[in-house]
Formats: sequence, C-alpha cells, structure tokens
Amino acid sequence: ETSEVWVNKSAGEESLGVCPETPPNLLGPFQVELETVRTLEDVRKQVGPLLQVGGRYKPPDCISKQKVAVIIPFRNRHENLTHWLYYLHPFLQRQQLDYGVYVINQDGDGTFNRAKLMNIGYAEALKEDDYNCFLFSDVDLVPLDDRNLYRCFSNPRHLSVAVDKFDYKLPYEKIFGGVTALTKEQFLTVNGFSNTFWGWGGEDDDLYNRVMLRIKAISRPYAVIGRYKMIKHERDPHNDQNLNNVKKLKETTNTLDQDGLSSLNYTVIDITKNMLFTFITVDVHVPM
Ligand code: UDH
Repeated sequence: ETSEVWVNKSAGEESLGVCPETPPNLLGPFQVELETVRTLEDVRKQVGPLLQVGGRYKPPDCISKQKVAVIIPFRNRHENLTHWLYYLHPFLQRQQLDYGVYVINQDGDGTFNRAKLMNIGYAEALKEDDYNCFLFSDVDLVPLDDRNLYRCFSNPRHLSVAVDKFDYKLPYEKIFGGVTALTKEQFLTVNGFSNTFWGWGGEDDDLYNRVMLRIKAISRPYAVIGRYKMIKHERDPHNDQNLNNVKKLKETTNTLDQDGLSSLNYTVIDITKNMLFTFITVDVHVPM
C-alpha cells in the first residue's frame, strides 16, 4: 500500500499541465510603498512557503514552459534589494514562473561594471540549471503591474518602459536599460553584453546596438502595463559617468564578436544561498 501511495504521488506530479499563457491570479496594477523600512525577515514572512533555498521557485500546480534566471547587478544596495525582494517574489509567483534569483555582487571598490556582472550572472546561473530565459533587472526598479510578464518573448524585450523618474515615459526611443529579458539563444546571438563599459552609462545602449545588428527587433509591453517605481538612491561612489563609453557606442559593429560572452573572465569569490536569493560575489578584474 505504501508504495502505491508513493507511485500515485509522483504520477500526479508528472501529470501536471503546462501553465496557461495568461496566469490566472494576476492583480493588474498594485500598490507599492517604499517608505517603510523593511528587513529580510519581513520579506521571508511575505513570500510564502514554496520558495526554495537560493531564491528558487516552481509553481505547484502547473509546469512552466520557461525557466527564468533573474539576474541583478549589485554592490552595496542592501536596502534597495530588500524592497525588490519584498515585491518581486510574490509578483513572480503570481506569474507562475519557474525562476531563480541571482544577485551578482561586485567585490571591492573598483569602478563598477554593470554589464559584465550581467554576463557573469548568465554564466553562473547556467552552471546551476538549464535556464532558457534571462531576466536582467536593476535592483532599484519595482514594477507596478503584474501583467508585465517577467518571461522571454520572440524578440529581446525591454520591460521598464514607464518609470516614475522619467514621468512614466520612455526618455528616448532606443532605451534598453533597467529591466530586459532575452532567451538564452537571443543572448548568445548577440554575444551577451560588452565587458568593457566601466562606470556609468552606455552599456545598455551597446546591448541595443547588438540586438539591432543581429536580431533587428525588440519588443515592449504597453506603457500602461510597463510601469515602475525607481527606489530613490544617491549616486553611488565608483560609478561615475564615463564619457569614453559614449565613443565606444560607435564601435559596436567591430567589437561585438570579440567582446562579450566569448571573452568573459572573472573570479568567483563566494557563493552564498539564503531563502530569498543566491548571492555571488565576484572579482570582475577592474583594469589598473
Ligand atoms: N548598482 C549597484 N551598486 C552600485 C552601482 C550600481 O548595485 O554602486 C546596480 C544597481 O542594480 C543599479 C544598477 O546597477 O540599479 C544601475 O546603476 P545606477 O543606479 O547607478 O543607474 P541609474 O541609472 O541611476 O539607476 C543613476 C544615478 C542617478 C543620477 C542620474 C543622472 N542621470
């Protein structure tokens, strides 16, 4: 009898259907309040019992077609991260996503390199599981409508189209920063991000150039759905605007093949998993 019960259980699991195209329990627009000081303990209470170590989740009642690695570039923004986790775990779960959250923490106080951290997140997540979709998100962007699906589409997707800081409008038509989603195949096709944009600016426009050169189209949600609050923060140290990056943007055609996933090198210093995320500290080899 015992074995029969066991067989039924696993058979039951295997007979789960594919998740519906439109998740059934979305809220649409929801309230986001970022004034309250929150702790990781508050977040743990909020996220529900189904989250697995390392910030992993699978919907209990259906099979997700995509496996999404959420990659967050990070250094010293712990308060932002707590808000992000507080809203995003329930959001991703309402969307019935099979996902993992990877926070890629740049070690030391050398010049920040957002794009290289994204490439590292891609590489490290793939060492853990067969992710087929990569959702890249700044730590300070909290979505305001859960119909904005954190999954991949037939073209590389720009999700953060209507941010409060920019008056809920695109600040310029080609913007491709903030939150983006690319399938594994799309990301490989563009050779990932450039690794050589040090300091603030340009790396997201370079990714846009890569996408336009190789894939020729992007997708976006409607602005009424792609709404965000940006968590207020001071300009970080060691991430000054780098005017050299503007010049580099003219060179994407020539640099795309040599500079990206194909040339990525870094050193993992530490990997720590807690209930809410996988925290990977890396030496990005800041040039002297
Ligand atoms: N980030 C960190 N730590 C840092 C720098 C950047 O975690 O020290 C990450 C974080 O995920 C952040 C993302 O990189 O959301 C983008 O960096 P950013 O916040 O500097 O870029 P953003 O455009 O803000 O959000 C710019 C600072 C405001 C000055 C506006 C001038 N145009």
